[in-house]
Amino acid sequence: MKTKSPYHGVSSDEQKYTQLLFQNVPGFTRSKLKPEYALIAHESRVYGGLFGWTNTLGAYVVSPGMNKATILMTMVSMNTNAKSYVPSPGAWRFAFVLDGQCSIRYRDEDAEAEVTREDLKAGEYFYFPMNVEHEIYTDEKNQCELVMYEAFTKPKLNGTPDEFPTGQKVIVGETDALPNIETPGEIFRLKKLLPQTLEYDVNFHVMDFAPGETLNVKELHHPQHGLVILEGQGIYRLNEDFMPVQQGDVIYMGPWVTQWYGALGKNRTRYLISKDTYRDPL
Ligand code: UGY
Ligand code: MN
Repeated sequence: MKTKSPYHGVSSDEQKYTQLLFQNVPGFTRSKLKPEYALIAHESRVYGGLFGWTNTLGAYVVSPGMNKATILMTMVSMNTNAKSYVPSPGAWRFAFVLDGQCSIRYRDEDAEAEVTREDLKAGEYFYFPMNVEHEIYTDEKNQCELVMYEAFTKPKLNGTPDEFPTGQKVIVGETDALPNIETPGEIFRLKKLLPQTLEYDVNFHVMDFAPGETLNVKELHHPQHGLVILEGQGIYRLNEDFMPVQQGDVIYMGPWVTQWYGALGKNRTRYLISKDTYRDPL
């Protein structure tokens, strides 16, 4: 598959290249697992079969149990004629296309119809609320690389513990078609991929930094993050560690991790980051 995707370096192909580079430094990796955060550099990903999926390999890069994570984040590599399997009952699923192309079909309960969206490409993304029947698939010609996030849906805001939000919709969108959102006091450009309404317990942000730009706020906050660097390189501060990072790296930040980023090099940094929203931390 020839590709022009700007996110190509995040895909599994690039892993071979990165592994070649690292052959010169036996045993060396920037990857690190701490109780509060994790950095999973590209060369540390381990791909294997994904339960129930057809013609697909996946590398879990963030999972509950590794530290304080309550999200599952998977790098998904779909071959031709691939098909997804259902998420855990009660879990939402979000995926962002990194390279190649895939299609989705799902049951739209409002319209009482099956909907198909074909040929989703790099920068396009989709969100399935809990219990929405769906399938992600490739055809006989195309492969597809995704970063996928899943987590159990949190009970409704101000509801009882067994009351789940109603009104969440399937969202399908394209990153570059979204407007930049105002970021008072900040320097980077920000797009939010899901609606900013109370039904959703998570959002996904795409953040762009020109070389030399930084996070202005030295953040320390409750929501956890699962982050993948789509383009560029720089220095990520995680608590007391200043970590060199680059395209293809994944970072998990638990609650209350001091975080800061400075973009370096010749090209912009673009990263995708999950953020817990609209639920009381208590
Ligand atoms: O919204 C955020 O918390 C985001 N700015 N954090 C981050 O980029 N580390
Ligand atoms: Mn943050």
